[in-house]
Amino acid sequence: MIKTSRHTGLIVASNRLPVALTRNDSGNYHIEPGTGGLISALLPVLRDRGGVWVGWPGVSGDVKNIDALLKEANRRSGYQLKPVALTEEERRKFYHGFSNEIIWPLFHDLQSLCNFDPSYWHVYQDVNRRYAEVLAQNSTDGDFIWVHDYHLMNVAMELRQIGAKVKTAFFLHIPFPPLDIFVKLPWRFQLLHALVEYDLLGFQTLRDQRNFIQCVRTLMNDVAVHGKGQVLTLRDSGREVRVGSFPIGIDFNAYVKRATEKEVADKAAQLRNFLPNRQLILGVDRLDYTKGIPQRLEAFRNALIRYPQLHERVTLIQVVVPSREDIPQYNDLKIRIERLVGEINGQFTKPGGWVPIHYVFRSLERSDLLAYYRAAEIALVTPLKDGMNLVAKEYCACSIEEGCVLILSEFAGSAAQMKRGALFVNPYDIEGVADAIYRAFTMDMTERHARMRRLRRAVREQDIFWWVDSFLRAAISRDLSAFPLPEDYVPQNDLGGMSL
Ligand code: ADQ
Repeated sequence: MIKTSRHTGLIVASNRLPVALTRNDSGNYHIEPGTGGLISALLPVLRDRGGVWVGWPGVSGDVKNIDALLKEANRRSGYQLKPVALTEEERRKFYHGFSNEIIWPLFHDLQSLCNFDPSYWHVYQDVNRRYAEVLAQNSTDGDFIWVHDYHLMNVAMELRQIGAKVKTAFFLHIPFPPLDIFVKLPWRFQLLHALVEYDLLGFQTLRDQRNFIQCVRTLMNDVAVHGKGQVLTLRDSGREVRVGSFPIGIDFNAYVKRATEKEVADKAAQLRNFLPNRQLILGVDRLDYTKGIPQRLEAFRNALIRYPQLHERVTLIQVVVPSREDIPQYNDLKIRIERLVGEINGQFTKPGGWVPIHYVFRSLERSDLLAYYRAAEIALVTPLKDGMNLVAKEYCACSIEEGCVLILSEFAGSAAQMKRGALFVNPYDIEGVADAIYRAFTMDMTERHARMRRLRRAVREQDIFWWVDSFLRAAISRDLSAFPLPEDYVPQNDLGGMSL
C-alpha cells in the first residue's frame, strides 16, 4: 500500500465536507456524519492516512460556532476539516446551477435537461477560486492535493494562478461524455483548459477516459496526446499531464462484517417473514433522473403483464433516497415515480393480499439498507448512465450466501468490472429488462452461485483500498501500469450477445 503521512501532505477537496451541520429546534448547530457515494468511498481512506479535507460545511453564511464544531469533529475523525464559506446565492448558482443544472445532465448525456444560464458559469469560477484559496492557505510546497468531482474542475488552474507549488490530481466520479455531447457546453474550451492544469486526471472507466481524450484531440491544438492517451503534453510549457481510469470500489470487508451482524440478520429475517413465499426484487437509488427509476417501473409492469407466473411470487421494493428536491426536475420525477407506483399497484394488487411494489421514500438507517440488501434475491440496478454505481457493489458484498442475482445496466460504470456475473440490460429496453427479471426469477441455484461468486471476487479484489492505492501510485510514484480495464472493453448484452 502506498504510504502518505502528514508530512507528505495529503489534502482532499470536495464540494462538501464529509459532515453535515444541522440546526436543532433551539437554533443551535450540531455536526452529523454525511451520506452519499463520495463520502462512503473516502472516509476509510482519510481515517487510515490522516490529512486535511477542504469543503463546504453544509450551511451558508456565517455560523457563529462553526470553528468550535469543526474542531470537535477534527478530534473525533483523526484528520483536519477546513470549511469554505459560501453565501446562499453562491450555493444556488455554483451547486444547484452550474454543477447540477448543467454539468450533471450534460455529462450523463441528457443535454436537453441543461439550463445554460451564463451567470452560473461566472459564479462557478468565483467559487472554484475560493476553494483554491482555502487549499493554498492549508498546504505547503510539495503537498499533494486530490480534488474530487465535477463541482471543482477549475481548482488546479486557480491554484496555479495563486502561485501554489503543489501537485494536483482530479478524480471525476461521474461519466465524461462523448465529444458530440461535450461540445454543446458553451464553456467547453475553458473547461478543457482548466482540466489539463491538473497533474493527474482520473476517470471511472476507460470509456470516460477515451471520451475525454477525443475531446482534447479535437478541441485543443496546444496539447499533444501521446500513445493511447495516458500522457498529454502542453506544447507551450512542455508540462506533462497523466490520464488514467480508476474504477472506484467499496470497503468490501466492512460491508460483509456489518451485513452478518445480528441486528442486520434479524431485520432481514423480519422482512422475509413479512413478505413470505416470494422473491424480493430490490431497487435502491438517490432520487435522480439518471437512475432510470420510471423506466424500471415500466419494465416491472411489463414483466407482470407478460409473465403472470410472477404474480404473488415477487415483490419489488423500491427505495428512493430524497435528493436535490429544490431543483424542479427532481420534484417532477418524484411525482412521476409516485404516479407509476400507484398505477401499477392499482392494476395488480390482490385485495387483502399481494401488493406488487413496496415504495420507500426516505433516507434509511445503515442497518435497514443492509437488511434490504441481504433479504432481496434480485437487485435491479438500471441507471440510464452512471459513473460507477456503488449500490451494485454493496449488494454483491452483502449477498453472503451467494444465491442472489444482479441485473445491471450496461451504462453503469460498474458494468466493465461486473460483466462476467451480472445479467446485463439496456435500461431503455422495457421488454429486455422485463425478460431479465423473469430470467433472474427462474435462474437455478447453481448458476446464481457461479455468477455471484465471480461478482463478489471482483468487488473484493478491486475494493476502495485498491482504488486509492492505484490512484495514489499513479499520482505519487508516476506508475500508470496498474490499469485495471481490458483495452478491448465494449459493453456486452448478456441476454442477446449484442455489442455496442
Ligand atoms: P451517487 O450518484 O450518489 O454517487 P452511488 O454510487 O449509487 O450513486 O452511491 C450511492 C450511495 O448512497 C451508496 O454508497 C449507498 O449505500 C448510499 N445510500 C443508498 N441508499 C441510502 C439510504 N437510503 N440512506 C443512506 N445512504 C444510502 C456518485 C456517482 C456514482 C459513483 C459514486 C462514487 O454518481 O456513479 O459510483 O459517486 O464515485
